[in-house]
Amino acid sequence: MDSTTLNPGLQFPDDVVFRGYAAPVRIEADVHDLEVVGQIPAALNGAYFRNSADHCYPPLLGKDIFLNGDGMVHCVRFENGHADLKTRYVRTEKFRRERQARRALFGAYRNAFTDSPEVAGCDNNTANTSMLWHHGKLYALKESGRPYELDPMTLETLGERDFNGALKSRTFTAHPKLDPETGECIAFGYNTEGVPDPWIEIYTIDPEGTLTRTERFEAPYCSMVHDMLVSRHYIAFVVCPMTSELERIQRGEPYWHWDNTRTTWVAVIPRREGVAQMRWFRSARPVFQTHTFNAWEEDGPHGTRLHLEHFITESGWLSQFPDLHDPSAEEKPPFGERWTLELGLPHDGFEVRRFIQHVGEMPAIDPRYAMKRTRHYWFGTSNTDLGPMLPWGPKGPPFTCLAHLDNETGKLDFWYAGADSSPEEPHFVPRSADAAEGDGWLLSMVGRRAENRTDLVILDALRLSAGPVAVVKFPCRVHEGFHGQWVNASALAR
Ligand code: V55
Ligand code: FE
Repeated sequence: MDSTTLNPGLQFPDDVVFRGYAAPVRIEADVHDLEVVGQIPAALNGAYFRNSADHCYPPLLGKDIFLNGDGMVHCVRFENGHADLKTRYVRTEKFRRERQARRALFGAYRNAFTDSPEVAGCDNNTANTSMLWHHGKLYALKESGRPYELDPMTLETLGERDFNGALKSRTFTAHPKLDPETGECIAFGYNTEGVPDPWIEIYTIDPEGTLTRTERFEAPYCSMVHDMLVSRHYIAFVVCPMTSELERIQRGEPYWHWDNTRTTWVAVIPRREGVAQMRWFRSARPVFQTHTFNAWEEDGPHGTRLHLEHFITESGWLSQFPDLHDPSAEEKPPFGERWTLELGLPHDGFEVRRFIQHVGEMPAIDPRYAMKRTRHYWFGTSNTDLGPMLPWGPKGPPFTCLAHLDNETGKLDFWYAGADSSPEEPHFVPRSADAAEGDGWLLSMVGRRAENRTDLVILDALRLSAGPVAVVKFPCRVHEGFHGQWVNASALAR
């Protein structure tokens, strides 16, 4: 054996996914009693969990997209004004095999044809996108694999879950919806065999954690279905021309391509009757849904009106996945749109209104108001009136601001995080169980890029421009992440 076989070295590539503030962190940390500037509200007792993609090893193929990093969960636990930080990798099958081999064995994002032969047939799920808390259990989710259950106190991985065999699919969305009235979790899976196909499965999980219902329907083509919309009586999916084909994957091409020659479709499914009563609506433009705020119904002159509220862009997510036809196409920013579907009329068009006239992403609402009309909307954004844009990172331009839209007054309010600071997804926590809509706090991880550190910032959700109520300072950086979930101490204790 030569020395390179004995010690092949371990070095991350010098590119935007692995460099500087985006560099893998790889530290599993326990920090007790974080420094706090200001005062953590005494009523804020519980834990904020959020997921991130933090590559454990340099990529097998020499490069990678940041979406393919290993799931690393960050938890800030609040107790009587004190805060502790815990970070742990999810022990996925991928993580365990690579840790054992001391190197990457899996190749490109969702592409088994690029994996090392020794992991043939193994699951490539990174469990890196979001957190679900339901029926007293905590899960790390990624749309290309099944849920991984974690111990909410220790973040120890308890195992991959299939709801006692009821989940047949190999995949489960990272964006299930929780029904605040029924306590149900509505979820879905797509590409359920782990390869591209046009089928989508819808699941209902009851408040005790039993998967009680699975329904399947076929979409017009295979697309990335990252998020979903659920109102009191309807489920909707936006099928966007982010497409996949087995032949392209077999050739080693990216899993997704943006193909704007295809139509964007909306599937509307009544929750009670199911897919037997589903309808398709047709978008006038090929557009991409990034994430959803909410869906709600009202009575109109023609019967039920279904409103779908989400961030929409007119390009694909080109920083991650190429345009199928035009390699020089440029990524366009998402804006908040309300799509209004007249369910009482036979036509398949719908009305589009840009209700957020400001670039944004990572939408949040008060979760107690999910599935009905809401007044308050929060999202990540930039605002060059308040401070300059930050240089692009691996997922586009970092936010410099969080924004609040009061849709009753139409007023937009911003919190600018400061020079070289980048807030991430905002997450709303009500002040109390019966507080008015929007009365509570907005939590966000904030990158302090010059200091190579992270803070967790607590804002008054209806007074963002007043600045933080408290800044919980980490002595280190945690990797930039995706989606989080608050869990009250009373729920954690049960
Ligand atoms: C998204 C994120 C993903 C993914 C597919 O936000 C889509 C969109 C973090 O992983 O795999
Ligand atoms: Fe997402």
